[in-house]
Amino acid sequence: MEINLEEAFQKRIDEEIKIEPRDWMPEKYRKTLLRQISQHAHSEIVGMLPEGNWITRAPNLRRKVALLAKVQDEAGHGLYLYSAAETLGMTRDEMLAELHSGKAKYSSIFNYPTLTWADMGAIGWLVDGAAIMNQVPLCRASYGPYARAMVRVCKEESFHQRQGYEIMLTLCQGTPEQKAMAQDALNRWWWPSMMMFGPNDDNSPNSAQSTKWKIKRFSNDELRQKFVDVSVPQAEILGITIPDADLKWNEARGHYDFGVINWDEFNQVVAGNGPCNKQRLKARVDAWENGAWVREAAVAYAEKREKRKQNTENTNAA
Ligand code: FAQ
Repeated sequence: MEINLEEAFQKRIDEEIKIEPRDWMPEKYRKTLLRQISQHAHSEIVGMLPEGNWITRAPNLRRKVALLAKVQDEAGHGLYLYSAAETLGMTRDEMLAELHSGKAKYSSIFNYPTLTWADMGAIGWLVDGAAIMNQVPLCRASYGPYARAMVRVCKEESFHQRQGYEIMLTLCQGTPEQKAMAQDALNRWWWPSMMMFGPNDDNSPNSAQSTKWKIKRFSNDELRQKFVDVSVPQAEILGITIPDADLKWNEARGHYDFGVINWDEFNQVVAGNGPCNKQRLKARVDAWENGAWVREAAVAYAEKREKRKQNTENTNAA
């Protein structure tokens, strides 16, 4: 019986029919999605922190408004994604408890510091650029609620990417000091952005199954290569240099070759030992604890309304 259900499930996926929350699904499919979507949601809300740091220091009103809108969008992405994950049977409080205890992962990229205003440019250009590369295929993920959430997320990410690239362009057309700031930000954000796509394909334990289930449409290495291929001409327009001595066009492959990623650094950051892991987690835990009164007040208000509604119903019935 179980085998038939699994076969029918795989057939639906092969026919590109979306899986919806009430449909039968293998337990491992549910767990894989819950893992990926909740990690993605956590990445969005932790990802607000490095940029939130610069809202009060944006160089002018237009930049401030755009950055504020971007950071608010990230909160919204977290909400869509937590909602999609909740359809798989875990509450938002449970997911957040896993984040706060350090049990749940979130993207390695958000454990690096934002040292100058140029970092807002580099994050928009590279981090959102990498995020789009990875997330556009997720709009076709086999699980309906995830795929639908990703459509809106991707639209907003493309505004984020342009917001960042425009900051880089302005800096690169400015004074030598401003251009040097842009180069310094590229130097610090390039390799962490390359790591966002995850381990190489031969070291990616979840890829085979996620590809079969059409959660993943491209491999980690395929997406990383696409990211390099689009970023190189963008850096050329800016007139700054990607910090990779091995980066060069390979005519035969029709792609850029690039250097080896420092996987020790990646593993350290994922294990909680990156430059800002502790600071990021503390900020999230503090926000949760300081917001306790809001949650309590909302519950008390809902209870009061419910009681009033019941009293009115009782009076009307009498
Ligand atoms: N950081 O077998 P795979 C954003 C883990 S959103 C930390 O290849 P999978 C928007 C992975 O979880 C950025 N951990 O895994 C924004 C797994 O561990 P597990 C987030 C990582 O799932 C912009 C293990 O390594 N995006 O940026 C990372 O098939 C600006 C083995 O890896 C998403 O979450 C990493 N970089 O492929 C916000 C997109 N990479 O769970 C604010 C959705 C891998 O078994 C500002 N997620 N690991 O213990 C995905 O597409 C996939 O989960 C991958 C990893 C591609 C990230």
